[in-house]
Amino acid sequence: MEIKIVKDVLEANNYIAKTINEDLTKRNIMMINIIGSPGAGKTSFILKTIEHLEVKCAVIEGDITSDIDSRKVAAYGIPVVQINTGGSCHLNANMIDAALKVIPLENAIIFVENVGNLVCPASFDIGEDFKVALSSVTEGDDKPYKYPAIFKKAMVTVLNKIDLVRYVDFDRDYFYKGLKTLNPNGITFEVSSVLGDGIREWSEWLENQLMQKYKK
Ligand SMILES: Nc1nc2c(ncn2[C@@H]2O[C@H](COP(=O)(O)OP(=O)(O)OP(=O)(O)O)[C@@H](O)[C@H]2O)c(=O)[nH]1
Ligand SMILES: [Mg+2]
Repeated sequence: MEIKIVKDVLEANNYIAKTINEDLTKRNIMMINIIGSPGAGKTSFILKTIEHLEVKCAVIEGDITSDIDSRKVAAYGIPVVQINTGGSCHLNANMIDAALKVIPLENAIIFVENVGNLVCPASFDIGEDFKVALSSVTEGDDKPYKYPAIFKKAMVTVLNKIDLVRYVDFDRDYFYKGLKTLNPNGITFEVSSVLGDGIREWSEWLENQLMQKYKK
């Protein structure tokens, strides 16, 4: 029998993440890991996106404490599991493994709202198909320069609160220059998770990704 030796916490985490991803693929599920600062609009973005999707969806909410966000999601009749990390600044694959056991779905999209933090969640794969970096114009245009890891690793960057861009000092060219340097092939969307601008384009792209995945 082959014995696997794992060198450190990250390697152990990534081993579990890989197993999760294989299991989700068998169940025709696409899982998306949404990462952004506290208040960037992660919950609002997930809810607005699900409104536009025809596909079955579920949400895993990651917070240090409280069930505030999962109650918001449940109010829309969407299946949701809350993970309270009890102090940890990110979700890990073990936590997701436990949460998935209570979501008996197939043929669906699962949105994971990671703990509000632009740093720690970037280092921990959780079995997702891809990461979304969610940044909002009110946080400023320098985020890719100051928090490069997540913008480098995320296949998609969403610039949220675009309805507020005229009220804040946000230089789009500067933001995208920083982003392109880190992640030249990354995909970007500009949205307002309150007014709905840009959500249709993003949702269509997402459904297309799901189709591509399960055509294989
Ligand atoms: N104007 C505007 N406000 C937004 C938008 N998206 C979110 N908000 C507001 O921003 C605040 C925070 O939104 P949430 O969706 O709770 O943000 P979050 O990232 O989930 O926050 P945490 O879970 O606490 O990290 C709320 O008051 C939202 O109504 C947007 O696109 N435009
Ligand atoms: Mg939230």
